[in-house]
Amino acid sequence: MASIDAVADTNALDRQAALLAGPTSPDRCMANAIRALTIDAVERANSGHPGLPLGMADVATALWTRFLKFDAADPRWPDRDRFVLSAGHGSMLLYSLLHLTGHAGMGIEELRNFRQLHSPAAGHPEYGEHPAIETTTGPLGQGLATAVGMALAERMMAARFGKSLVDHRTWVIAGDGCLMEGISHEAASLAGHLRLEKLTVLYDDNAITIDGGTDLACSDDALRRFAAYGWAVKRVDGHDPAAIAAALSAATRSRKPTLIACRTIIGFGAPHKAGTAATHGSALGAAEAAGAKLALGWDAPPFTVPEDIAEGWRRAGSRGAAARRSWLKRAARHPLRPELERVLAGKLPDGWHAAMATLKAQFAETKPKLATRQSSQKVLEALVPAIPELVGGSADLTGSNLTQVANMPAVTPGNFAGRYIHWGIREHAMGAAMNGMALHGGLIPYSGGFLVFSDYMRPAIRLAALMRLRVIHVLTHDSIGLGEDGPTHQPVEHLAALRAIPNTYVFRPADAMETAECWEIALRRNDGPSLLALTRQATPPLRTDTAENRCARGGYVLAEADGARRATLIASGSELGLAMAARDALAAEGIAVAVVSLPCWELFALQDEAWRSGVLGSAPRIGIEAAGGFGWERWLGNDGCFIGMSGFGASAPAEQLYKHFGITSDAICAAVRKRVA
Ligand SMILES: Cc1ncc(C[n+]2csc(CCOP(=O)(O)OP(=O)(O)O)c2C)c(N)n1
Ligand SMILES: [Mg+2]
Repeated sequence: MASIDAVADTNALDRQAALLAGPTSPDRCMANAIRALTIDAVERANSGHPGLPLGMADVATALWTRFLKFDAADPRWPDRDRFVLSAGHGSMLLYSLLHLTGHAGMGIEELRNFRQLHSPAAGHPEYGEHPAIETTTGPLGQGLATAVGMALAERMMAARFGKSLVDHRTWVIAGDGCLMEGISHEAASLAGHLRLEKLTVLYDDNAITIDGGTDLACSDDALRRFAAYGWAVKRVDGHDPAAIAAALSAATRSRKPTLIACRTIIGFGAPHKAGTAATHGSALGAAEAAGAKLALGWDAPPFTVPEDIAEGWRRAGSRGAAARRSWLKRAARHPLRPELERVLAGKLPDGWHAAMATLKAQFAETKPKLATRQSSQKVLEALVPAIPELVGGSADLTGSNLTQVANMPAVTPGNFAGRYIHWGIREHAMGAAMNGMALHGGLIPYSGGFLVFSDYMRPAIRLAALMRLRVIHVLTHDSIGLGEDGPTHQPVEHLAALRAIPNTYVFRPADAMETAECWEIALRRNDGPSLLALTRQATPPLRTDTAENRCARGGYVLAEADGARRATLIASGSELGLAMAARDALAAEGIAVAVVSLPCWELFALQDEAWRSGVLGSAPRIGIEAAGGFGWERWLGNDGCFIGMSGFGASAPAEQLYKHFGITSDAICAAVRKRVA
């Protein structure tokens, strides 16, 4: 056997020929089942990515037949290992594995319908399409960061519930693309720092991406890079089952996260296209497909697997059955079982609401004039003791986001008993890892960051929305109201951009009471992310009623007009106070206007038409928000008027900025007078 470095220099087709010479080993036969199913499904769909499944089949076979702890009979068993195909384009690898190991719901019909409407075998793996798909992948690199969150959640849950209930590993297959993406740098650095030793990344080191060789754009030494992050690293021949198994076995003993670079040939088996980008993302074509099967010694008809090979795979599918049964027995008599079941079901603890009710009563009585970020901190002071599964963090802005409260020790390297994560300045990895924590189950993660830098984690918010995950992002410094830090830090387009993501609740509460209400909704929500846009500057108390969570309607009349409405002022967050001041000034002139609070567009849009039209009224509408007006026409109609930002902000004290940009109660009054004249 040539050394692995010599292998790297060998022409792919020569190397392939050497690997395919001689009799086919049983391991190779198992792997060839993945290859044949992939070829058939991609040919039939005439679309898809055969290169990765063909290249990584040997590695995946070693993992799934000898190491991955799973039981196909119950893919949601809580103590299973997690498998993440970060290189989601290679989805047929996962679907073939699920099929071969006997998972219900991934039969041959599903594979025949690869990439067709309503098939769980979608173009890229989608969470929710099949219970064994652990996460949605496709945006390269995010799967790896999501897996870091899963591995972190496992450690945190083990610290809480003990090793007898929580003791599993996280395995990732990532490609060149995943490793090139910035998020992999953030996530791997964090995993190394925290010493997530039960995380293993199998890197499909095929040196090919879409445009051609990786040398077009990258000359990193991935192993040295990961070693510098504090990972154990190893390079193996990705077509040598014994070498792969030895590396996987070492990974299970490592005290560090492990990267195994698997030297593979993309499109392994394809007689002419192997080793080239041509196999990456299109069907091989009839001749090349037939040639590949011939080269692999595969002569079964399409979509069939010879019984002896199928039997071997089915055995692999039930390998974990005994481990699952003994876990179930242990769990059944474990004193923490009810609590574990509760948190895994995502059910909030009894009594959490009492803590909120007490706080709201306090807000009603003391009428605090606080920045909404401070109100959020008070909410957390009430919630954190009441909800043990709530875990926080910030991307290095803890003192600004006010996300860490008493009795919330930090997670530190090797010690996962804490409840607070210093994510470092890594917003994208933070967002994706929080998705991983939510997917893992048992924890409700919230973050801290500046609203303006939500752009840096937007792709993870998008996936949280797509996967319907309960993650909460505390995004402070939500407008020009942050003042002196200037336009680089002042969000202008961010509210609109975040509101544009489907299934995402964007909250912009106006005072302490609304902040409490929005937090309450975010916590109850179990089918998507919630974002809280909070101020740096103080806002006046506007609400003292507590009987009903009025933010739950998304928008409501805060103050009806005294008399027939001449205009309706619609505002969110820090501008609601300006609207109330304008209402008073106008009332003194005999102009009766109503003020509507609109803390959450998405919830407001969900209300029935009667509620919405009752709130918005038929009088002229004026929208006020210290942000760009993009999208406001939805509420203001064609003849509405918007008072807000029309470009970037500036560096100055907040009060001056509000005046400079004309977001004042005077400006609101002037707009109303013009309309009612
Ligand atoms: C963030 C992101 N950018 C771009 C793409 C489009 N894309 C899909 S696969 C791919 C190349 C990936 O190369 P590699 O990971 O080496 O996969 P291989 O070709 O080896 O299968 C690209 C650019 C993507 N899916 N995600
Ligand atoms: Mg590649």
